[in-house]
Amino acid sequence: MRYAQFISEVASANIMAHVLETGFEISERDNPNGNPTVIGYNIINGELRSSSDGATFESRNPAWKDDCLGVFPLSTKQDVHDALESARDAFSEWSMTPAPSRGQIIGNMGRLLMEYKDDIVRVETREIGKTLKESAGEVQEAIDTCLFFQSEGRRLYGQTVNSELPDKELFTYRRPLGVCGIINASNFPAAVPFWKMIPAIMCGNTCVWKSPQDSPLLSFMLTRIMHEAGLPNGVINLIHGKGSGAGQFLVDSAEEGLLNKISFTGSTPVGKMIGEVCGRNLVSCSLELGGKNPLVVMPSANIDNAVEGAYWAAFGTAGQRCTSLGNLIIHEDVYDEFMAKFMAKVEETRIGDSLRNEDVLYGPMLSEKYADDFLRDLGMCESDGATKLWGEGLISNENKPTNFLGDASEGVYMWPHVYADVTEGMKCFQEEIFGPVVTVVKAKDFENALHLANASPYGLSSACYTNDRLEAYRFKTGIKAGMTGINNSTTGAEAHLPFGGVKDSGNGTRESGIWVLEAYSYWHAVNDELSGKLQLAQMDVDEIHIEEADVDYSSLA
Ligand code: UN1
Repeated sequence: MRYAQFISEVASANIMAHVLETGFEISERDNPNGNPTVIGYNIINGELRSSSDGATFESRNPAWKDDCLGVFPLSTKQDVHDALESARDAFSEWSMTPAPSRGQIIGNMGRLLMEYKDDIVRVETREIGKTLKESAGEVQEAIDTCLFFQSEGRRLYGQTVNSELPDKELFTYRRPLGVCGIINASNFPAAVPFWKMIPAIMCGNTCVWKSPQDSPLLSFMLTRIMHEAGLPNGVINLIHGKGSGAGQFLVDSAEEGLLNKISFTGSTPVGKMIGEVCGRNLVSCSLELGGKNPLVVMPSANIDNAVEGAYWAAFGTAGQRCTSLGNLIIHEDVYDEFMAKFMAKVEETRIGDSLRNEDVLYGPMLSEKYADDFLRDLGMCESDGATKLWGEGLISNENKPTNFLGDASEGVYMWPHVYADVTEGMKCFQEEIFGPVVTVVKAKDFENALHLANASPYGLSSACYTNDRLEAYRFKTGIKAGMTGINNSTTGAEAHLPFGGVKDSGNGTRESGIWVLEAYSYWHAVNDELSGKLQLAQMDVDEIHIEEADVDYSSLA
């Protein structure tokens, strides 16, 4: 069976249990919607492997909890070590493969993703509940990353540098770091691991990818596609499991000298822990962490446009982006007008399973765990005494907004939430709440708005709606954030722009575009002495003297 046909069946069809030549197995289990359940594996050195102790976990559709997408290995420390060994073994050949050939394989990955896009998109929506439109945007981001880095294989430039000594040449080369541990969250389960692994392998590194616990089927499919594209065995090794299990074992291996890099996207507390482990072992690490992204609305803004941007940034993806809107900061002169229009949209929000309903803004939470954490963190808004304008927690059939579509008991859906009268001192102003909620703050003037935009510990994304050019300039120069939208929402990174944050949002590393290359390579400086003798830099350099000239410059003044 062709791989494309397999993916298509996983995405939609009702198929019998059988082992496919691609290595996928479908279990006998009956799902309520007739979708198949895959028996999934780790992929180590190109081989499909169960966990060493046989333990498994399930991936369930958060829009339809009875729909089980697959059963996957709960990886042990031994499995993680096997994957690291495979990556270590593959390193020397892969790093010696000419960069344009590595780029060619990466280009093939992009082309295969294009070919299978519709089916991958449906699996992503089935596995984490994103709308089809958003899943398609995300898979496109992974494709864009492949196409960008295909051609980087024909650059990956170093420099020629002039020497201060004659008959001597200086050069710089990008060298790979070695084995990279990749850990990402399930909210961007295709784009974010590709942001990491594609530049990593472009630079000649090999990877162990700890797949997110809530999107193992998608990770399994993507890894198979990478191999189908011509990736040699062992260059990318996939291990499934929990953050506290396989993820922690991968981090621990930095203590044991088994890896050379960790790239992590996730929460700030976990990022700080990883940064500590890497720091004390001098292991390179990239950290893309939380955000409490501010969006400022000034009186000169096009208010309708600002409402659209804020509404999307707050509730698109059910607020589960690290770039989602956190603090909505509105100038007092337009507060009432803005809020009236904003709340009208919030109250009309269409929510439901995108596989079964058209035009929903958002679907379920990524999983039950994300739902539980969201409800716990919403408690901050209540205990801070913020004024609740909208939102009733978990959607049920007895407690649902007007435009909720479907049977609420099937999945884990949340109301959109709006809390007003939020002030800088409140915990709900300071801390990220991952889900559909926005905290609204009133600003007296531009200086106050900019101050508030900078007042949380985070600095990932930010936005300002204004038609005053000086204000836009002051926002750009005064905000402390890795990314800023002017008259745009807080989301919307593109595959060739640097992505990342400052303050508690990361350690300053960047993903995407040419900038990410710094995170997966080190600079190697080489000097080539052609003179046949020892010439000492600084010491054997000819002295050049200033000639005394008998000119009276003052006579020209
Ligand atoms: C994330 O939430 O970790 O700009 C990534 C955006 C997306 C990427 C988000 N392109 O919102």
